[in-house]
Amino acid sequence: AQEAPAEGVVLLRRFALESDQSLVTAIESVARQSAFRHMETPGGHVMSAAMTCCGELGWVTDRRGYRYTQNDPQTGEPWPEMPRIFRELAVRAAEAAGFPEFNPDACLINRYRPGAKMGLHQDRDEQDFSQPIVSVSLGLPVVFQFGGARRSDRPMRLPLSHGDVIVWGGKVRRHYHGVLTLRRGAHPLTGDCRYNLTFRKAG
Ligand code: MD5
Ligand code: FE
Repeated sequence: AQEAPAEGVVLLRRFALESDQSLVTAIESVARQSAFRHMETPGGHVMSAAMTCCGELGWVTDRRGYRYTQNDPQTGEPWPEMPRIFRELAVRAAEAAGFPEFNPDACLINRYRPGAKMGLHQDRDEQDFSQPIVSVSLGLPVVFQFGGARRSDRPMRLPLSHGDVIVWGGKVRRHYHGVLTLRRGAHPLTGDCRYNLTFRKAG
C-alpha cells in the first residue's frame, strides 16, 4: 500500500514491520559503540531528541554549526558501520519509490522520549539534493509536520506509527518539516520512545 500525501512524498505504511525486531536490536548495537547524546545547536539550544549515527558519515551539531563528520566527536572513532539490515531496508524503500540507485552513506538515528520534539527545519547539509531521504519510524506514534519551501508555508500534519517508511524525493526533499511533541506511551518493542532512522547520501 503506497500513499502519496504530496508530490515527491512516498509513504510506505508498515514497510519496516517485518524487520522491526532486528532493526531495534541493530539500533542498540550502534548505540553501544556511539551513544545517544543531546547535541547543542549553533544558537546554544540543547536538542530534545537524542541522536547517534552510523555509516561513513554522521551528522553533528555544536556551537560551531551543522556538518557531517567521518568520526564520532564523542569517541574520536569512525561512526559505527551501517548495519546491513538498515541498508537493505533503505535501498528497498527507495527502489519502491522510484529511486533504484540510492546508496546511502549516512544514517542519523533520532530517539524521542515523551516531551521531545523537532522544530521545523530543512535538511540541507548534504551534497546532492537529487538523492532522496528515506525515513523509518519505530516505536511510539507521533504527528509529523511537513510544510513547503518557506518556513511560513503552513505545514500539513501526518500521523506516523511503528514501521512506517517515507521516501522524500524531488522538491519536497528540501521542504520544511518537524515532529510535534511525543506523547507518553508504552510500545512493546521500544518502551517509552520513538526512534527515527534517516538515510541520506551526504557526501
Ligand atoms: C524524524 N527527522 O521524524 C524526522 C524524519 C531529521 C528529521 O527531520 O532531520 O532528522 S525525516 C523527514 C524529512 C526529511 C526530508 C524532507 C522532509 C522530511 N520533508 O520534506 O518534509 O525524526
Ligand atoms: Fe529533517
